[in-house]
Amino acid sequence: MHATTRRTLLKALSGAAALAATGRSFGAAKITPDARSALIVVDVQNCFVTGGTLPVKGGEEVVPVINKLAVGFQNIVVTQDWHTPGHASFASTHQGKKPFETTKLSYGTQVLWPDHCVQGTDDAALHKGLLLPTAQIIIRKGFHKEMDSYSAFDEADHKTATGLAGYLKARGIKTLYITGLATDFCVAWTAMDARKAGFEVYVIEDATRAIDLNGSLAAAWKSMSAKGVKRIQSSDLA
Ligand code: VGL
Ligand code: ZN
Repeated sequence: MHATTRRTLLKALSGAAALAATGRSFGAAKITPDARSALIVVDVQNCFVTGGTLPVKGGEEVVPVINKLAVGFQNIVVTQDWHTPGHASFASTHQGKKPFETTKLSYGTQVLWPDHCVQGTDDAALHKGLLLPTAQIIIRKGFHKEMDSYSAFDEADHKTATGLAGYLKARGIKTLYITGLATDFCVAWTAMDARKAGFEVYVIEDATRAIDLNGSLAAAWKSMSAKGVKRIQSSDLA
């Protein structure tokens, strides 16, 4: 075989291997969400974008990506981080603590955040650019003053349910496509709890942005992968 031909062939093969490693094969048909699929839009709120109280770098960039994805879904669930004033996850609630430090609460280690997403404030409102007229339910979470809830399914004690799993099951939904903010906190915890609840779960990477606190983004992808969460791009959907 001619050396150039062989090089080209090897290059093509390694490309195919790289694609296979992502779980999507070369030339695979695009995913078409069906009646048993739902798009989950996590915490795309003013608090988590530029100008908000806990801004995620580039957070607002997910908005056009999510709007475009939403057109292809028959079922859409929106979540909002929805804290009481003086919430246990706020550094300001704990004497001598600063944002991004940790503390021990009854359910384990809690990262302490700046005051954010307080119920009823403009900071907690959904981003104005989100165009989700067909969204069917908004799940608010983190409203128990003494307990955080990154996950849209289970609060931080891993016992208290938000009711989302029951809602989705009652509606016959089997497959979830998760987007929003932040990849390494509320998106990751939602994705992993969704697996625990028995759903097939995809995270659409380019429809998320991360906080990335002390390597939390890489750790989150590793944990999600170990639980069978699939990592895809918005271009993988029809
Ligand atoms: C979130 C930190 C604190 C999130 C919520 O939506 O990822 N992160 N509260
Ligand atoms: Zn929060």
